[in-house]
Amino acid sequence: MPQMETPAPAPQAIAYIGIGGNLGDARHTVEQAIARLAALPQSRLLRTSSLYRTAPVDSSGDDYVNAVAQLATSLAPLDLLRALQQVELEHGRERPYRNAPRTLDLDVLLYGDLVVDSDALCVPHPRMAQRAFVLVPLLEIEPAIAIPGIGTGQDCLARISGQDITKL
Ligand code: A4P
Ligand code: MG
Repeated sequence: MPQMETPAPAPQAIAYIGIGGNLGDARHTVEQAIARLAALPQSRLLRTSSLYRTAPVDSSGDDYVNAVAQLATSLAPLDLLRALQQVELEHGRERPYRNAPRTLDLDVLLYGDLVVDSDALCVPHPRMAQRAFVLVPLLEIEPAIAIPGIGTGQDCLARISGQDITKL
């Protein structure tokens, strides 16, 4: 009898995805985006934060709705980013200028303990440690989170002031 080799399972990483939008029905869009994250290939949605209403930071327009999702994924980091960009496009994301109001923004905040800095992908997300709209939902689902190369999420949040954020 020929021996059948069982393929080795693809390595899994825990990734955290930042979700935000401030154009159109942002609350509905964020809820739909969470449903799409649950259906990503080679991935399992583990936890999602509450939704938060947040004042724009370095941006304009209406208040944002933000949330963070925790995924177990065997998608490689760039494949995960491409999958997220596809979901953004499905929600009519346009990029007229930097930090423009947007229907949906999906950012790779963390991917395991990976630290990478390339044009296509920077992880940890370079501005996450300065943003309450990222840290508050992230700490809600993982209070002990550490940001590789930076420090604990709790310490980062303690250094931020004056960013309005309200749980919906
Ligand atoms: N890119 C590199 N690293 C990453 C990563 N870790 N995740 C590249 C996602 N993309 C990454 O992104 C521009 C390029 O960054 C992409 O081509 C990708 O290859 P983008 O989504 O087209 O542009 P963006 O959204 O303007 O950039 P980014 O970095 O997502 O913007 P920020 O700095 O996150 O700011 N205020 C509130 N209250 N809530 C918000 O959600 N969001 C922003 C966006 C500003 N102010 C906000 C909010
Ligand atoms: Mg983005």
